[in-house]
Amino acid sequence: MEKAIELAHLLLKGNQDDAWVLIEEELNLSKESLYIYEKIITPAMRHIGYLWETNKITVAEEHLATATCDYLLARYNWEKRRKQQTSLNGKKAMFLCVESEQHYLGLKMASQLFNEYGWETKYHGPNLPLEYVVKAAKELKPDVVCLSFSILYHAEHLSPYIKALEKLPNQPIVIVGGRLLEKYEFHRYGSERTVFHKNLEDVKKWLDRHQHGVKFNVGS
Ligand code: B12
Repeated sequence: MEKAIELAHLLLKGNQDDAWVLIEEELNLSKESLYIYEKIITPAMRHIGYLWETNKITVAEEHLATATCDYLLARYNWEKRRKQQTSLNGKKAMFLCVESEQHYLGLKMASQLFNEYGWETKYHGPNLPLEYVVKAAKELKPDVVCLSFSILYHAEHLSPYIKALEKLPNQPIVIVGGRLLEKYEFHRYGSERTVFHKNLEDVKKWLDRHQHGVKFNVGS
């Protein structure tokens, strides 16, 4: 947690270079992405949430921290791909936040993990209305579509998104993630094919199991 707090303060100052040095030090210690995302960057952002909630920082500082974190994630992915040179596995995945949802950093981490496993990823970021999702999915024909939401009342979008996506001709697997999945049960919004992940550890386990394709057994 110490590193996460240290990172939170660098993010709040918008200090891209020192924030990167902190992450690079972890990389040089051979820490894997799951550790860097789950144990350093995510708790840093959650600490910023706590500081915001308790009026210890301004909205401007929170936004600066978010923008700096976004930079850090992009740089981390670039660095990782440069070092690893993973070959593509022929699988495709789309990543998007449901309509009105602005919290996208966790989704971005998930997309980067897929990337490390050799998936071709299309990362659409926040707030993508269903009609555009369907259009893009019809064109791309992804094996997987990942949805993210963080605000409880955005859960109402899950059912229509999942239904529309699962009935597309190529029948993609829908994976749902976001901070509320650790606290609540959302299975009722999906079908028996829908996958709900509480965190990136779940994602990594799923990716390990589906290295060689996404032929699916119900409940897997
Ligand atoms: C940064 C931030 C913002 C930024 C978001 C910018 C961005 N680009 O993401 C901005 C300023 C836009 C924002 C806005 C708002 N926010 Co805000 N925000 C946060 C903050 C501080 C950090 C979010 C974050 O990045 N966390 C780190 C990421 C990595 O964690 P994560 O999203 O949980 O992701 C993890 C997992 O869930 C998983 N995951 C996530 N998505 C996916 C997807 C898939 C497919 C998979 C497999 C996994 C996965 O992977 C990650 C690692 O495990 C949180 C505090 C917190 N506790 O999270 C509040 C927080 C989420 N926000 C909150 C609120 C209230 C709001 C606003 C309503 C404020 C307002 N009045 O305007 C708006 C709503 C905007 C909207 N319509 O969505 C509240 C929500 C409380 C509640 N009861 O619902 C929080 C908890 C702050 C608080 N403590 O009160 N926010």
